[in-house]
Amino acid sequence: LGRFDWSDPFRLATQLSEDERMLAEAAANFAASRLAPAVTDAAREERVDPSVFTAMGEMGLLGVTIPEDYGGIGGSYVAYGLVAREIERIDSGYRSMMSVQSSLVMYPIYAYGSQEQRRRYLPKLASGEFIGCFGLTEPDAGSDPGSMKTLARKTDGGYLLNGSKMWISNAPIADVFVVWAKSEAHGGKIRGFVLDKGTKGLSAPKIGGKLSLRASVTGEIVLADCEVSEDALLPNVEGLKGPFGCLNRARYGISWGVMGAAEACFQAARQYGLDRKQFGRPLAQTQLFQKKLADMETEIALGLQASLRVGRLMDEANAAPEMISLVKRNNCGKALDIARMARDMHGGNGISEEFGVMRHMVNLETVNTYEGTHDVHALILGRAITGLQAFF
Ligand code: TGC
Ligand code: FAD
Repeated sequence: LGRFDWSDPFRLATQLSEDERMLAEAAANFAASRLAPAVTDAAREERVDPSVFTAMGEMGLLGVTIPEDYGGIGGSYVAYGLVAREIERIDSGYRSMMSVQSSLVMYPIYAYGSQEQRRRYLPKLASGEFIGCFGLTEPDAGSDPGSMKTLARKTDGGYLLNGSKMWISNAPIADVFVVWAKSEAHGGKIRGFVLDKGTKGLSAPKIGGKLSLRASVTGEIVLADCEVSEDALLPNVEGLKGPFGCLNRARYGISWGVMGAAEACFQAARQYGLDRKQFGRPLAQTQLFQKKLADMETEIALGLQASLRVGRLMDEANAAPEMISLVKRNNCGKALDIARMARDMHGGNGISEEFGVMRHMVNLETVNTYEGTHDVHALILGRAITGLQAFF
């Protein structure tokens, strides 16, 4: 019988290729040396540092799955997930910055864009010189993006865009905006457009007062008679499957990322329990404390294995969207439970910024909500299980 390692119960590391292991290690070193020292101040002061993008770009962490010809590293989906896990171990906001850039901006330009759009945007997005954002959600269309009101009207040389997007990660600092709108010229079907910062009629005010994901900036996108030329249209996709194709990848990455945040909380709670004595012995020597640690470890180990399985299927181009809903929903919900538990296990110190667990906890409230809420993913699975759709 083998030896048990509490920090890697199912020996995930041995299930990875050499390239995947090396990238994960590089991402972990980067996260610990570049992101961790800044995160407490960044979250407290709601300060977003755009140089995080160029630093990630230098490390090859943006657009991991995009081919080298376009600035990516042509890595596997498992490699992308491992990067998300290491970055979110520090903060969900930093992982958000990375996954929006990679899955929601670089992916659609690569998968649905023209050769000219790929050449123009992808290398600079990969290096972090350009920052991207993805506008799907609207003030009155969140879980139901099919009801969006943003409209593209055909003009002589292009399109006139009108509408507004809400809760858009990176928008206030973005150079490149991937925006989804209903296009009159395409029978009202949803189409994607790539807009540049500075285009007349395009603005992206910051949303203030966020109590979660404070190290990542969120904004609106306002399109007021925003005129773009024909070459702004993403030519190769039509309908909701365009944005959903991107969301499949981002949701999958989130399923790994949140396990990183959960591991950070679990490991902090374990250490706290070993260091802190009450009633003459370490808290970690009490049955209740150990049960909580065992529950946390179990959910993390299972969650990581599930994400690895879905990642391998994605690398074989054989993953179904429902599999992604399953791991996104499960891992977000479990990570949130683990962070809440870790907060409790730290006692009063658990509410202090110094220990980081409450920051993870409030971040995970957002992650459980965005990219399809916990309940919306239950409905996606419910539809697959019963054949009956219960959205409306
Ligand atoms: P429905 O009838 O189910 O589908 C409409 C069309 O879309 C296709 N489709 C998919 N294609 C690929 N992958 C998927 N996962 C797909 N899901 C659906 C479907 O085949 C169909 O195609 P066609 O050709 O037949 O027309 O659509 P519905 O309107 O009934 O949708 C219901 C529901 C709930 C499943 C869906 O709207 C949903 O998932 N809602 C959640 C919305 C969401 O996730 N928004 C995310 C916004 S972006 C974001 O949060 C970024 S945060 C990032 C960060 O900071 O890290
Ligand atoms: P609603 O859809 O109004 O849902 C409210 C509640 O109702 C939820 O509990 C939900 O589960 C429930 N509900 C909804 N429909 C049903 C139903 N049929 N049956 C039962 N219950 C239901 N969007 C982007 O496009 N790009 C981004 O970059 C982006 N970044 C984000 C960053 C942050 C910090 C946040 C908070 C959000 C971000 N979003 C982004 C938006 C996010 O995807 C939406 O908030 C999410 O999809 C939920 O939509 P909503 O907020 O409108 O909630």
